[in-house]
Amino acid sequence: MIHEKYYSLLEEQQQLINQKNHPDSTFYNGVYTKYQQPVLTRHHVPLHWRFDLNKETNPFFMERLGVNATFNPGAIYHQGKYYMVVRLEGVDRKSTFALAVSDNGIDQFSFIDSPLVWQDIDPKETNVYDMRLVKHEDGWIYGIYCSESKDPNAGEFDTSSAVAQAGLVRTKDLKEWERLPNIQTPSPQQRNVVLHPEFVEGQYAFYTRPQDGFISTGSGGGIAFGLTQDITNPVIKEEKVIHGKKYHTIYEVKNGQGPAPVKTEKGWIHIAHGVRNTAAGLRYVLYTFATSLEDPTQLIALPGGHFIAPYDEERVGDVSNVIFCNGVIVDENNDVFIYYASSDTRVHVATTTVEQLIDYTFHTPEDRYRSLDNAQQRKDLIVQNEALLKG
Ligand code: M1P
Repeated sequence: MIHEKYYSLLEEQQQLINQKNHPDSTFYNGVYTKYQQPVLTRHHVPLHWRFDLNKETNPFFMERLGVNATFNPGAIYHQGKYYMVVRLEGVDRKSTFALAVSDNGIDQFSFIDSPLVWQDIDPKETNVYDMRLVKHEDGWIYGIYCSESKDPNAGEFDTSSAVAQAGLVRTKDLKEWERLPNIQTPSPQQRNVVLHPEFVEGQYAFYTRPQDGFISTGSGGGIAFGLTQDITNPVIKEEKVIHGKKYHTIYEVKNGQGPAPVKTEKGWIHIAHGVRNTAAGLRYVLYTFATSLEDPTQLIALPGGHFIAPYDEERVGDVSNVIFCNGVIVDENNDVFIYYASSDTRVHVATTTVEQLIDYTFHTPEDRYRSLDNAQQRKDLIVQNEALLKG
């Protein structure tokens, strides 16, 4: 017999899921539109994924498998619908992947089926997260994610030392997933590995993020590029850094590729995250850059400063002051849906167009890297505008 509490909670949840999401009129920058509501929170997770509905075995209707957070989704436009593979973190701290879908990309996302599982080829793998979904020109949809294990070289009592590697799966229908071997690179640790959607020099191309440690990137910490011939045995022999960390910028400590880059007539536009340190801990923001269509290792535009940063309530969560993005969709109208998570807790959307993304990336002035030079840059803008205002 189903517990009666289920029905009242279900009604509340349906109201939440059916809510329309409206643009946030308090925010304007001409670059993208923010929305009033997050598109996914832990309250969107189906009740039957969390509760035992049976009144006999669960008389108090307790949450048996609680969910702590829903964040860092990969995203894909598939058969006219907007899909996300969401990082669903249980109260046990394990992240799993869960599929959510919406008809319009800005509201009424609901979780479907059940959390994704595939062949377990790596018994050491303890945690999985941050999938990038990429429709490759070879016809497969690939998912590249962080596969985390306990450091095999750590002593018995060192329980916090971990190794991050890039896990790889593929699918044709977002239902059946084939697990491929982890991607091997020269770097001891890897996170934020992303597949480029097209072949480069006839090979599969990846963005990587070499790092020496699990959190600290050490001598690594830039967005790199590497090639592999065989996707079923993915070995990248060489990683070339295409955009590195830099002193006194928003990517001073480390950076990482977000979703796969968006192809435009002007170049590949990348959404990436940059990290700097503060007295309150690490601050994660998004930025964009462009690479050449002829040679995707060549950086051709780099706007100064952040593209999206924690704003109002987005600042607070499990890991506060973090904006992270590993999912973007461009639909047939060239509308762009940027799915970003705030503070490792919930998912939001920001919308723009390819035209705006190009204008922002190619016409936002670059950081001149020194305060006096940046003051001059602003002064030039003011002088130019004052002349215009005087007529
Ligand atoms: O907590 C912030 C982010 O930290 C990591 O990102 P990076 O590898 O760039 O440091 C990831 O664990 C990411 O999931 C998380 O959002």
